[in-house]
Amino acid sequence: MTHNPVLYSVADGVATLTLNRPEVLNSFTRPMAAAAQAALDRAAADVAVRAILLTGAGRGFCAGQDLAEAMPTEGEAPPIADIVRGTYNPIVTRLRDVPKPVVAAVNGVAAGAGANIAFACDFVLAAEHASFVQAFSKIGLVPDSGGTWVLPRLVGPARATAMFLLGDKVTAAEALSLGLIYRVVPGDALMVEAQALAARLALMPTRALGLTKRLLNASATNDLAAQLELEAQLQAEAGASEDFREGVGAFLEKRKPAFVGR
Ligand code: T3D
Repeated sequence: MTHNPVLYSVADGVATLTLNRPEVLNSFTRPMAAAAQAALDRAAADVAVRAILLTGAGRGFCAGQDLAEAMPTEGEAPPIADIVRGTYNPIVTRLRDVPKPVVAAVNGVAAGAGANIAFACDFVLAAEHASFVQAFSKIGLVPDSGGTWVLPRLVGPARATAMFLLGDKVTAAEALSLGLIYRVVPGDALMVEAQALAARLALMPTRALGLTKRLLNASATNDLAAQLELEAQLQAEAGASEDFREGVGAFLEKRKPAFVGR
């Protein structure tokens, strides 16, 4: 039987991607990265998928790079830039660019690139026992996977600097209080809560949610004038959608809307 490093299933409009190398806390090898990228492409292309749920098998969410794969060999530096460009950058770009909401269900430790992949998702739900570690400095690397872009924006430069330079473990409760994540739930409720959130999002006007992601992505670098103009443009796109007609119609007819995602 071939071991599948990323499990993929669809139910209720939600594609669930499960990182599946539990014996090494779902750390990334290149085959696993390729499988994750392919799974994200599949979810993006499937019109029946209107939300994505990312989680890990076993007791960890993801421990970042598989360090056995990245180990320097005698006299030869590992192709680290290629790994970062080929593994993590395409995953983070896909998570931010997919015009569908992405929920991370962080079921245990998220370390290195594993933490920053979680932070690239639209919602992070963490189990009470989960933790986040910017493990890079512990092994002589710099943060990657967009961590240096997203963390200062989420928690401010002082806390981001401490997390990166010290590499201390941040508990789920601390991450919540810092504004790094959306919610903390008891471990045994994590998947039920995460699936419920993803299923709820999958019934919403997908087109508008995707356009909202685009606005949020752009807001990090746009000035106010540019952002106001982009809002006008994307509002025109949302206003031309089937779901806008349905939303307004349902409101006026005092009934629940039935959005189709177009
Ligand atoms: O190519 C490049 O390097 C550039 C790309 C960089 C991106 C990155 O993500 S760099 C950061 C890489 N990740 C780390 O440095 C984290 C390493 N892991 C840990 O520090 C700890 O495992 C954790 C804090 C995440 C969890 O600790 P704990 O005590 O809960 O678990 P453990 O016992 O350390 O790990 C369980 C097993 O998973 C263990 O194997 P064993 O002893 O049972 O056979 C451990 O070796 C393995 N494991 C954990 N993380 C990795 C790993 N194996 C390979 N690579 C890992 N990253």
